[in-house]
Amino acid sequence: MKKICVLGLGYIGLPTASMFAASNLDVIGVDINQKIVNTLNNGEIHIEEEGLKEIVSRVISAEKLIIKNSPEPADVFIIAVPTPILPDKCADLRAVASACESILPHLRVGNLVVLESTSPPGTTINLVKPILERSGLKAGQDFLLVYSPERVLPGQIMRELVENARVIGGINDASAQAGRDLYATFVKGEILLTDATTAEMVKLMENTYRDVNIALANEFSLLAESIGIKINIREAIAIANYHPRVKILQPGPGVGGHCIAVDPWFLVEAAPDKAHLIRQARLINDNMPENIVQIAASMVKGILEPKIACLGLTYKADVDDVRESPSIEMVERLINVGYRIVAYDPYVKEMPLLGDHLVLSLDLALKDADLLLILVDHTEFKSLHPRQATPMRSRLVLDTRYCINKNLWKQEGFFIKYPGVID
Ligand code: SAJ
Repeated sequence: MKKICVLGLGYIGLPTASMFAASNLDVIGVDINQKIVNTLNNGEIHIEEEGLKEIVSRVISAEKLIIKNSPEPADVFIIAVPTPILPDKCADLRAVASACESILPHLRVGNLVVLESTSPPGTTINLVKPILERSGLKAGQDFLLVYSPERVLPGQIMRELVENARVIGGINDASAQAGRDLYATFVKGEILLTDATTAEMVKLMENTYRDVNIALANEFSLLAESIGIKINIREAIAIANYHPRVKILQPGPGVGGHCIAVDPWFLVEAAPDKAHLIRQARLINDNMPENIVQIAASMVKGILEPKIACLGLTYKADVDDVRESPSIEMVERLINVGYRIVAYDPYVKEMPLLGDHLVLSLDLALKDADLLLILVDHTEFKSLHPRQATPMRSRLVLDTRYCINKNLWKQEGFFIKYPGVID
């Protein structure tokens, strides 16, 4: 029976480790953050993800998953550490390099090493392989090496880990085949074999495709605002999508999360002189918070010391993840303009950055507010009834996610603005 050591117990490493453990393999889950190790060993979990807590507590109590702060000898090492971007928009691969170094003393003939972290093209063969070969073992012969990106959607990780097609990029055929055998343990989707750099490219292209598509939708929305005559960009997109070969995504207040807002930069970094469209899409999406702030400002113009209630801080609906969240950027920008700002999110209980601006109940947020600014379409906000908003001082709503029922709110005397929709 195989023993697997998973390095990095974040949004991907922990679900992956627990999937292997639930498939009856012996798994060592490693994280250098002692707080995470302690939390998991105390039967708690540091990530909100549907279905994850149950499986983690089951495999930990069955001792199929053992949590530690450093690796130990195993048959398979899976690296699932973060690869953020630096302020200059280049990939920060220090966590990948140090995870590889921590494996070095334990690497044995016959081992399989898998890199799962999203990485710039060439990382597996140019960074991971040379570090691991410092062991004196040869990649592809003495040990096998693959790149296999996770492609799961936060909020649906446990289902998508099993059902999605899985890409396995080997540095040679033997590596790819070993990778396939490993993931076949729990993956029910198709397993696609390729080389390591192609697999790195696949992952980056998927998220870049989505970023560019969202940028196009956002640009359509900005065009509609600028045209300024009766037009409904949401409806236009919905109707255009009836065309059998058109699938435009939705405009919104910007793109957040640690994937789509980050990964396209890895392609820009790889070929700055060629990646014009990709860079431009990033800039368009990054500028959306400022566009929303301007619409909000125009709505509260003329109101004395306006109070704006911002609903939602996470990067998307029904998750607790605030990484790269455009909502936080909007709240900060509005605070800097000098408005009275309160922010509420059912998934965010503390955020020192926002100080007293963060409130812990919807009622507190709504009290005396002049503008209700919906930044995230959490289920709690979608089902909000206008009568709950009667403690507001002025009846203005800017819904950046098109998630509340306009007619219902209008009946209660509210003015509703959706970006890109001109009545
Ligand atoms: N967004 C829009 N308009 C849309 C769709 C999304 O503005 O029509 C915004 C969201 O509000 C959010 C951001 O984009 O701020 C990203 O959300 P998302 O749900 O599109 O994607 P992520 O970042 O949660 O997960 C993506 C997924 N990639 C693709 O769908 C191609 C997921 O499959 C990847 O595994 C994940 O990135 C990752 O880890 O790379």
